[in-house]
Amino acid sequence: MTQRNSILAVAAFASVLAMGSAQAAIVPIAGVTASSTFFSYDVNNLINGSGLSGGLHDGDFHNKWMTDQGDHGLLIFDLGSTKALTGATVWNYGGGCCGDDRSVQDLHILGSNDGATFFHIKYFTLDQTPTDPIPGQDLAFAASYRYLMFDLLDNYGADYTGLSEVQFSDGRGGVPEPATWALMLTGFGLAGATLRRRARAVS
Ligand SMILES: [Ca+2]
Ligand SMILES: [Ca+2]
Repeated sequence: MTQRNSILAVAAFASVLAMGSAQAAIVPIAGVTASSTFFSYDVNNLINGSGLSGGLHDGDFHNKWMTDQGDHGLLIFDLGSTKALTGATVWNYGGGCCGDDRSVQDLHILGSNDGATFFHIKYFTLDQTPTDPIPGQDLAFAASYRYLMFDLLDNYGADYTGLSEVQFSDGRGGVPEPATWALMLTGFGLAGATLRRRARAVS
C-alpha cells in the first residue's frame, strides 16, 4: 500500500468512527401549548427536561403537565422550523403523585407546517407505567413537519389526563447501519495491513 492510500484509509476510518459515535439527535422544541392545564402543572414541564435524569422521569407532579379535567386533551409542539423526524420518546404520567390512571392510553399524532391544517401521522397505545421513576416509551414514525399535535384520545382513568415529558428525534447518528459497519471493517483491515507492512519494512 502506498503512503497516500494508507492516509486515505486512516481518514476513512476516522470519519466512520466520528459517524458511529454521534448520538441520535434530540430535536429542540421551541414551544408547546395545551387545550387546558391544571393550575399547578405548567405545560412547559413537558419540554424543559424537568424531572428527567438518566433516561427516567422522577414522577414528581411538579415536573409534569396535566389537563384541568377530563380524560382527553390536546397538545401542540412547535419545533421552530420543519424537521425530518424519526420518532418521539414519551414519559407518561405514570407513578408518583395521585394516580397513574391519569396516564395517556390512546394517542393520535398529527403534523402541520402552517399550524392550522394538521395531517395524520400515526396512532399509538401508550403504556400505563405505574412504576416510579417513569421509563420513556419510544414511538417510531417518519414525518417532516414544524408543528406536531398530540391528540390525547383517552386515558387509563376518567378525571384528569397527563404526561411527564416529550422529546422528538431526527435519528441522526446512533447505531451504525450495516453498510457503515462494512466500511468500518474495511477501514480496520486497510489500517492493519499498512501497519503490518511498515513493521516488516522496519525489521
Ligand atoms: Ca417533566
Ligand atoms: Ca378514560
